[in-house]
Amino acid sequence: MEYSDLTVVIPTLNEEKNIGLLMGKLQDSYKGINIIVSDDGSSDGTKGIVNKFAKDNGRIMFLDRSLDMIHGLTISVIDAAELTKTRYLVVMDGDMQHPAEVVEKIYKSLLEGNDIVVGVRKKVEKWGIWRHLISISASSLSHLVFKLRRKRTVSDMLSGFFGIKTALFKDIIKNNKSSFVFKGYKVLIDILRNVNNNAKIAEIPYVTFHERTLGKSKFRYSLVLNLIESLLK
Ligand SMILES: Nc1nc2c(ncn2[C@@H]2O[C@H](COP(=O)(O)OP(=O)(O)OP(=O)(O)O)[C@@H](O)[C@H]2O)c(=O)[nH]1
Ligand SMILES: [Mg+2]
Repeated sequence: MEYSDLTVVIPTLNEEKNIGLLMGKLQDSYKGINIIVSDDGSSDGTKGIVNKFAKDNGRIMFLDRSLDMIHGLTISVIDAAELTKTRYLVVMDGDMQHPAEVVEKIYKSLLEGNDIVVGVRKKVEKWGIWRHLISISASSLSHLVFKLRRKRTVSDMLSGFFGIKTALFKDIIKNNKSSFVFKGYKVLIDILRNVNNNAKIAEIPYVTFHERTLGKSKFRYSLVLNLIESLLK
């Protein structure tokens, strides 16, 4: 199968321990795949590693956002989406928590005609009690707010692993860019809030979402405030 009509967007901040492994896996598994690493000024070796891949493969791009005025995961994904030339796009983390094998399933589901395809975690390993509690509360709150606003929900509202038709994403950005929480983590929530209720949305369950094994987490509790802002916009 050919993947030249797919771009994988990977937001990164200091992922030197993971990004080479992930790009190698994507490049070897998916012929013709395009990758944009959208980096917010990593101070480690992330840039060097990605540029090494990019030198040998014209379909890989390092988007250097180090000098941009606004830093954040969501704005990094938006900037990469605006540069995407393929018909389909998948967003995934650069820390190996999202299984590269699932990209194929998401892509096939997009090819079947779905507008948005969400990777759904079925089991989260090794999170501490607080992280679990926060995740469950944030997820319940997201469902509640969406239901009250009569908006479509998915079973993992907080997923950072999803595919979307590029034209749809660009359209949402064009018409509603200011309603995205640029510094937030939950770009999917911003998309679902803005998408038309008759969009075709599918889910791809995957079994285990492992705790990050390499590199440092950028998760901080203040991101929950960004999520609440995202829900209330
Ligand atoms: N461009 C950009 N990428 C970011 C930023 N913060 C985090 N990332 C990347 O976004 C992805 C998700 O961040 P993580 O630190 O893994 O967050 P998380 O998965 O919620 O937390 P853990 O489960 O502890 O890993 C990773 O690829 C990070 O490198 C940011 O401000 N800008
Ligand atoms: Mg992570």
